[in-house]
Amino acid sequence: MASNLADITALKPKDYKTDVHNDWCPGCGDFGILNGVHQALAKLQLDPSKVMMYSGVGCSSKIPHYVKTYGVHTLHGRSLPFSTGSKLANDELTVIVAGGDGDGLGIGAGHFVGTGRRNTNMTYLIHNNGVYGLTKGQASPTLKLGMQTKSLKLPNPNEGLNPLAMAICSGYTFVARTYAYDAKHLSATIVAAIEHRGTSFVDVLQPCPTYNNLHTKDWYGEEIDVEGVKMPRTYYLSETDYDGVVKDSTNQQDVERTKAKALERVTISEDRIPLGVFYQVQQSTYMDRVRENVEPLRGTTSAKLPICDAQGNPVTDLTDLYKEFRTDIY
Ligand SMILES: Cc1ncc(C[n+]2csc(CCOP(=O)(O)OP(=O)(O)O)c2C)c(N)n1
Ligand code: SF4
Ligand SMILES: [Mg+2]
Repeated sequence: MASNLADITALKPKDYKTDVHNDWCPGCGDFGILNGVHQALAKLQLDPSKVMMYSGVGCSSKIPHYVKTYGVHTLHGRSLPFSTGSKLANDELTVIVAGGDGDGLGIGAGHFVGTGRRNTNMTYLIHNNGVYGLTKGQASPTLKLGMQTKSLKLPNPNEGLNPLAMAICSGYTFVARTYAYDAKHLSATIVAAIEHRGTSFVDVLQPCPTYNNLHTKDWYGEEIDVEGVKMPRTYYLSETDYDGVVKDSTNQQDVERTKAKALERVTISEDRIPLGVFYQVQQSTYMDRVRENVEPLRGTTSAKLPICDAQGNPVTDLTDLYKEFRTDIY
């Protein structure tokens, strides 16, 4: 692993690949997403020793094993508190979180909302395949009402939730959708998400050929009839007149109007699927706010604070803490 970017002439996508055996099913959309991550890291020439990847549990959550950066395969639904903690400890890291729709929007839904409120500077990719792939294809929270994928005995009795609407309402400051097999759009979206200063959420539509026989690669790729005209199922927001980027984030009216417009845009029901950035705003991050209130962290990051003197004695002054807990009762 490279330790210093100065030693590197130019990193290629293959330099971010590992030799770890990959056991995803042939044709799984996770391969496309993995490729998008490799491409994005190379495009940004990120030093692998300064990148952390986190995941929860699921097929998709195996991704940190296949990316040559630091990585932690955490617990089901718990990748976001881990990644937030690492930014708190060392804000200089580039942090990318990836995992399934079940992981992030089922068991991890509380953390999904809490993460939006903080606006920590990191990127969260959800592999959205409509199923719990690893546990044999149960309906995930994004599978729509009445859909019956091949492992389900009956049609889904629950309404599917909308990850983009959830992200906008929770406070994510970059909200986008892309598709696992649209290599160019996918890697460009991941690059934009990493470059955004704040929490970026990317909903990545991902075919699971083993358990989701409805939303297949062919289904995403086919042309559909729109008022008598054949049109590709997916299309780009950038080719429409929609613009969800807040121009002046100090103007509260601009922020509120753009957010309301974005929420309307992601909830409009249409047969075609728009890809692109639905909402983006520049706002203070969690670490900006922590630094404002925690004096020793101004201008630095916790990982750089000395913890002991030359003799190995701790240097943390606990006097104020002892005073706070001292009682004169006895
Ligand atoms: C606490 C806990 N509950 C349940 C499980 C079982 N489990 C493992 S992965 C998973 C869901 C995976 O689905 P998703 O997050 O959509 O990932 P995919 O496999 O589809 O990529 C579940 C329920 C677990 N590992 N831990
Ligand atoms: S079960 Fe589905 S999501 Fe999991 S590896 Fe196979 S194709 Fe991919
Ligand atoms: Mg899933």
